[in-house]
Amino acid sequence: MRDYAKEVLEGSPRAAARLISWLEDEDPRALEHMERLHPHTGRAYVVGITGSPGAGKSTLTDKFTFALRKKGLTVGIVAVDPSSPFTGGAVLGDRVRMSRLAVDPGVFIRSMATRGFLGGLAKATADVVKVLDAFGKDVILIETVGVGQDEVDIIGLADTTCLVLVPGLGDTIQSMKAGVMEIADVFVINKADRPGADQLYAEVTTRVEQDAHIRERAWTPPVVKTVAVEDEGIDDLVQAVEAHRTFLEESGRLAEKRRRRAREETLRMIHGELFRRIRERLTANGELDALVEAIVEKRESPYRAMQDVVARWLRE
Ligand SMILES: Nc1nc2c(ncn2[C@@H]2O[C@H](COP(=O)(O)OP(=O)(O)OP(=O)(O)O)[C@@H](O)[C@H]2O)c(=O)[nH]1
Ligand SMILES: [Mg+2]
Repeated sequence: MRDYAKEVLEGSPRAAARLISWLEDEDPRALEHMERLHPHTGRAYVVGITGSPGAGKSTLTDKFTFALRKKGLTVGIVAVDPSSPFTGGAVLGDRVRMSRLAVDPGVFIRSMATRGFLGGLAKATADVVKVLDAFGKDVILIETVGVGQDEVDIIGLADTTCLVLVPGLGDTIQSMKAGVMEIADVFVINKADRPGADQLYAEVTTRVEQDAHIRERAWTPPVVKTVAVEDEGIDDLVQAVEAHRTFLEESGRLAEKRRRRAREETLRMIHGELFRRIRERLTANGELDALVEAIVEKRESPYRAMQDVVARWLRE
């Protein structure tokens, strides 16, 4: 059998691609390789780029990547739910493929379709990030549309989260759901060439200054204006992300953040595996069907059944 973990560590993009495909297919062969990669993870810095559909996330990701490459850093890109048919936003893969990054061996791009991952999309994304980390990429960018619980979990994988807003998309601060402001470490006002950009900039800045939750934190999120298509403001964005990284590192918060993530991940993995095994057994021997019948006929209650199943499983 080929030693994919070793090949990934040696920098083979084909081995990385193969391992990622297994992860996407939830192929159990990935497990032992992931286990061997684990000691080699934790070096990469992870940046999340989120925002409404069509906000310019892919364009920003492309320009951001290029700016990092100019600094000599290697980059991994994970695009989750790359495009919606409604916005005219190109699939990130296509956008980057068209660009100068396409032939750059220092860049590795992967799009993740949001199909029904049993273990959850966030887990699949976390594993892909780990592969790229072990693969040696200095910075990993995760592009995701900012809606839904999956996406919130995905954003939890990032060390620094950039929230992309645009003028004139109804993306005014007033319409923003509670909690959205709090996930941002850096605010990006993209499409600053459009009318209303200054007003949105002012609104966000005021809100950042006044928001009680943000003020409680030691970090005040900077607000950066960009015109991604023109490559304008990208250096400011890079600087803002670097400043946040320095803040996290020097305050010990990065280590704390990663410890919390390891804890959540471990619990989530145990949860997933336990559930998988118990479900497998219950369905294999027809017990689940019998239980359901009994519950429907009120001979049994689901509360009792849950207690029994778990207690029995623990004893065995
Ligand atoms: N005017 C203007 N257009 C921009 C800017 N940045 C991106 N666009 C355009 O906005 C459209 C959407 O850009 P994408 O980068 O695909 O946006 P996205 O957020 O990745 O889109 P989805 O992945 O579909 O959510 C494209 O037509 C871009 O050319 C900008 O700064 N100014
Ligand atoms: Mg996109």
